[in-house]
Amino acid sequence: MRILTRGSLQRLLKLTVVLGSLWMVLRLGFPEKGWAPTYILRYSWLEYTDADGSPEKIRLNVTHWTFNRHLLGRIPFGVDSILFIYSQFKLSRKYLPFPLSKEEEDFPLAYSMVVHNKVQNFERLLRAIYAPQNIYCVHVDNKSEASVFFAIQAITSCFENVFMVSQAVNVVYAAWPRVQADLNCMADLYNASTKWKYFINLCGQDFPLKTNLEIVRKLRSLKGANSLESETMAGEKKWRVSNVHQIVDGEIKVGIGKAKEPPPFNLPILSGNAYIVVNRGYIRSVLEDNRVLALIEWAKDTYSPDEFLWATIQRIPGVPGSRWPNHKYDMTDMNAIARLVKWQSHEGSQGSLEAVYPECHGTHVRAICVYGAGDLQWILEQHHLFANKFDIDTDPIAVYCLEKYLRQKALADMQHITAATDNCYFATLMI
Ligand SMILES: *C1O[C@H](CO)[C@@H](O)[C@H](O)[C@H]1NC(C)=O
Ligand SMILES: *[C@@H]1O[C@H](CO)[C@@H](O)[C@H](O)[C@H]1NC(C)=O
Ligand SMILES: *[C@@H]1O[C@H](CO)[C@@H](O)[C@H](O)[C@H]1NC(C)=O
Repeated sequence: MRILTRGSLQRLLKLTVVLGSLWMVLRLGFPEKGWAPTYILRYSWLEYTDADGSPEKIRLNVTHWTFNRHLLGRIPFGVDSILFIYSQFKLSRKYLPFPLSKEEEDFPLAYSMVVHNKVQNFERLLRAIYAPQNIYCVHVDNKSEASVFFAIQAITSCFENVFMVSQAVNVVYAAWPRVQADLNCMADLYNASTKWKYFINLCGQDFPLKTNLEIVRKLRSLKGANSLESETMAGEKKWRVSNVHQIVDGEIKVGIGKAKEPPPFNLPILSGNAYIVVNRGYIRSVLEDNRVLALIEWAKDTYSPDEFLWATIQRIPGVPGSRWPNHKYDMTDMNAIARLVKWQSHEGSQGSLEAVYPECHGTHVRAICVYGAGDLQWILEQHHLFANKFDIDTDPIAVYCLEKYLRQKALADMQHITAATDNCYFATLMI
């Protein structure tokens, strides 16, 4: 019996080379100074490259995962091969495998993501905001197509810190269930972990403008305050909260001649939008404060409660991170950091004092700009953490450029931090 064939010798040689390189990497790792060569060896694989894939590829592959997940019960896959498939997904899509800094690890965030279609948009968004120290609750509209539900469930099942909401509702545009979807995620997130510091809610067409580190630093600089639009309600919007509404055949309708009672505790109703950046104490108030619970009951038959409920809670004295109700403390959407949205009616030519922002370079959906690549430079100059709307079907380049830019920035910032401070931290992570 010959033990050493030509083939096995070659394999042995290869193994030696691999082990040798590994040893080099380990030996080179974490020098006192001059981080660059180590960085290139260790982390350049986390950069996005042109080979990573277009939306079409993702669609195929998401289907692929769904398929596997779907058959889980029936096909005798070993647990190991399932785990392998899942970790392959994280690996090939380059989800960050560890916190990029101690600062970020010590400041975990909680995300609520409310989606109903466009799985690729969702996956690109999740990948852009994903960090293992954060937690993510995903609400898929109860009436979404089964394929959307299963694809998203398959993606979430790859991560311990990403989960599907415990109770999904039928979301109706401009009606109460849109708020209920976020409320259900808030309750799940609040219950799932006591560690997170801030809550951020998103929809499938949002995209970050900042890296996780930049988000953490902005939030820390708020010193416990919340940041969301909260302004005096314009007269022409008052009908929304002074008439009883109901959902008929999946659409919200105003009940003729049915006036609403004034709000509980005579709370002043303020105007804002659905997207907020709030601390953990605000979420506790939403779930437990009797004034808020009464307001929630009262708001259930109003029109577009998402556009006043959070803004109103933000001005209730005693709610953590809130602002005094006096209108001098009003905050516009441009001053809050929660969300950048370009409304068509506020666009204008550059230099025009009437205009709030330059014209949209993409297309408009419901009078809101869906960004094109030409919008990127301007939106990156803004202080907001997230912008809306992006759509990789309409303009894949905008998301593509943005995600690549953010990943490069995240890795470069990590390199600087680690070069300056604590190499031991990364040594611990890698072992
Ligand atoms: C999707 O993933 C499968 C399994 O890893 C792979 O074989 C296939 O090439 C991928 N599809 C595309 C289009 O990259
Ligand atoms: C979810 O959808 C199912 C089937 O369409 C329906 O029976 C159920 O009531 C819905 N659940 C909620 C909370 O809307
Ligand atoms: C929180 O989770 C526990 C189990 O971990 C459960 O018993 C409890 O009902 C949950 N509370 C809420 C408000 O969801």
